[in-house]
Amino acid sequence: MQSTLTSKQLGVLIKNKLSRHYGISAEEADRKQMYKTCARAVVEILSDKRTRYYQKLKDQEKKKVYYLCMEFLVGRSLKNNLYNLGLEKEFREVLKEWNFDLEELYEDEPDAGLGNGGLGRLASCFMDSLATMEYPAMGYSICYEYGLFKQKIVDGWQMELPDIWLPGGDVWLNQRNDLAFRVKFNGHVEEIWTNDGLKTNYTDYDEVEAVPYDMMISGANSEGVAILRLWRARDVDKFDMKSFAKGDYNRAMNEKMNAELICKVLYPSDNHFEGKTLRLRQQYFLVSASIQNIISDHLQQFGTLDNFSEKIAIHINDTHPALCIPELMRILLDDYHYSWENAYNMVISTVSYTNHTVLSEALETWPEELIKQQFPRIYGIIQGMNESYCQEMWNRYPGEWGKIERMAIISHGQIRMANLCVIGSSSVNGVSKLHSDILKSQVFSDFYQASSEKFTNVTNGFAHRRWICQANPRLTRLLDDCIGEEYKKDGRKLADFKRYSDNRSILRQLRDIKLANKIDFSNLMDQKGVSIDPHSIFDVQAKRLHEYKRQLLNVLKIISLYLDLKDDPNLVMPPQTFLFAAKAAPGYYMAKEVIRLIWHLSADIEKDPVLREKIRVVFLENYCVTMAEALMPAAEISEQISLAGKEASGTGNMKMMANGALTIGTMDGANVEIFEAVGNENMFIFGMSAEDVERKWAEGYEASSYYHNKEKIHRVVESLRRGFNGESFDSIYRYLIVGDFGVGDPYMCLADFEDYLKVHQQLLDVYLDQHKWNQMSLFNIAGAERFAADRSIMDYARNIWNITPLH
Ligand code: TH1
Repeated sequence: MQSTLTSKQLGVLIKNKLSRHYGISAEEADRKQMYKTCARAVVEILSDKRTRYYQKLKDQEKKKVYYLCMEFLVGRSLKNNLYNLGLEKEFREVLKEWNFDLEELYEDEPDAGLGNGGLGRLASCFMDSLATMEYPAMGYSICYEYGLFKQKIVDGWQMELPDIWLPGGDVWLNQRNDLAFRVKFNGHVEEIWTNDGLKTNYTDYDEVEAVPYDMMISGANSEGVAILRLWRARDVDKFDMKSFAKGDYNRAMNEKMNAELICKVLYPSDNHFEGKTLRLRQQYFLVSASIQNIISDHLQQFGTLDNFSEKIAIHINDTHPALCIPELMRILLDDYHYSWENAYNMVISTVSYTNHTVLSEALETWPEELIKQQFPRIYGIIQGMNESYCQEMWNRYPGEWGKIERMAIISHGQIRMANLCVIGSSSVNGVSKLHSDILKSQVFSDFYQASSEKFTNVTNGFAHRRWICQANPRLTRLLDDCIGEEYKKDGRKLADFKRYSDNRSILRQLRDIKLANKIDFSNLMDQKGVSIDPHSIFDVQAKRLHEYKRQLLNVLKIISLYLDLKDDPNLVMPPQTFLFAAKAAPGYYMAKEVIRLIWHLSADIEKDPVLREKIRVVFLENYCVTMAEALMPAAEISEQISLAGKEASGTGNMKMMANGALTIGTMDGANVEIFEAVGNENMFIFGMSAEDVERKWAEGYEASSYYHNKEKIHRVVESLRRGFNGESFDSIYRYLIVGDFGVGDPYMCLADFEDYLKVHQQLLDVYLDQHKWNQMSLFNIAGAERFAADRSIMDYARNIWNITPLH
């Protein structure tokens, strides 16, 4: 790709930085110092590039998008930026002169794990596309001091350790004291009548300072640089000298600790609503600082807010930043004195919202009292929006109390954030076709009837340059040779790879690449003391641990194979390694039980020399972006087995197919579109559809009848009670059959079990036909064409944000 610096210039840049920061020469530097120095050099290159880019954007007065998200799962930055800047070769050369290996330096960078899973990783992939395609954009989030916890497994139990990423990660952050804003909490609001009408007076509030830390992300082979602005909370300077003088040091410091608590740690639950006050304060902190920043930038450029919605799009990623709707209202009303109606229209036409889940336990509802106490003025505005919307609906649907109650923002003392988002924005989208249809027909059906024009779909995508070109250089070289390099800029060109589906030499190369990647991965794991046979089939389920994702169904399948082999040790079966990678939310009991089951099943199998030749189970500790980058290229089977209707999209499914894995999965989320892309011949679909699931619940689902009537199921479930490696899993037996926590088997593992086993067997049969398997793999790589994040971003830009790129 492009490069603007020679190795020589680079050498000078690095030497200067070493001398400035450490007072040493290149020969004296150790690896950590060299990593940091290279990162600083890249930051300087990026800053220059950004300055040029932002000047052009400003000159053209282009409309910008601001992407608000509580999570960005960035991963490592050095490699990505060097690749995108086209400077990997130059860095490698310079470093070699001083006996440093660039690949080793990469390993010194901690992951920026400021997200839980798919939601945060999607946001990061989008930043890459926005920069590459030169869309005017900025991301906003929180600079958590601790990202997602580090996972350790001790005797099957998940332990959570703090993720200390800032030493090492902070070189990428540029602190901007000049752009700090104040965020107000608590206090009292009075309404007073003045000559100019009703005014609000806000007193007795607490203040926290929000300081931005900017992370720059280079576009690939383009002039673009995206900024991810991360807010940190800082105590406003009101040191309690009185208490200090009296010797009450604790009291004097208290204020500071409270302020800084806000950005201490990322809440570690994925797809689950955590109704904690601190989380709510984090949300408002993000939103208030960002909106103030957006407004002040806009005023600086245009001197008026009258053209605000023409020049600005604000996107809220799930409901977590929903308070930006009343916050923007507040500023327009109280600080700039727009009328309620004008402010309301400006807000709606600026804001758009993506829904990422239909799980009821993930839907955010905050107690009215809490919102009122934390942000009294925001509460008043939400009340006003609720009243005006309900009035409008009452005029439209007179007498339909039930409907209006369902659509209200406030009901039974709770504030429903999803309703606030739908009402306060001009666009609502789901993240796959199926999911967007479910939003229209179920979750938001009343809203869809009332304002169908708001609803649309944007299927998720992944940064294909990161997940193919950087993660899988062998496959990249093959693609470059076959179809040229255009696909790097235009993902749709991957489809050209289909032309090689009958080319035996290419198919053999595909197989060799997969084997080489598997060997790399098993060597990597070897360093961590985990042994994996690279000649076995790599069957991978890598995602957060959640009941609806059904890691348990996968385990039940493995147990079934295990029992078959115990019955007949001579059974012919290609050797398989079942790889699990998953973090469980710290308080999620059933998820942790499933990890424990995987761990003990694995230990049990390891003890049996006959079994272990054919099936092995490996739990990969501490799954993170960096591990995923090694795992995706090595995966052969991609397990995407959620209960249909529950996984909004999934994105690991796309990354694995793009690296040549074949999917075994249900018709859920984006699997449906993978199916459209590759056809039934190139995928292993099983189980109930989303409609079947609805029907089954309506008929009445009895997990115990499967247990009593189906032999194979009975056998597997019984083995849970007997246990593995000396540990009984009665808890899971009871979860499935007795239903201690409500209904038995709430995610219908048993209903899909037999079909899953059958299709898995078909898959093994196909695996024996190497030629056919490689061909299917090729069709999957080519079919990933439509899942480039660039395509998702173009959909958002055209259909939702109404923005155009610089060039
Ligand atoms: C995930 C969805 O579960 C997944 O299907 C989707 O591919 C991904 O978002 C990106 O669209 C979600 N993650 C979270 C995390 C939280 C709350 C809701 C969701 S939905 C904290």
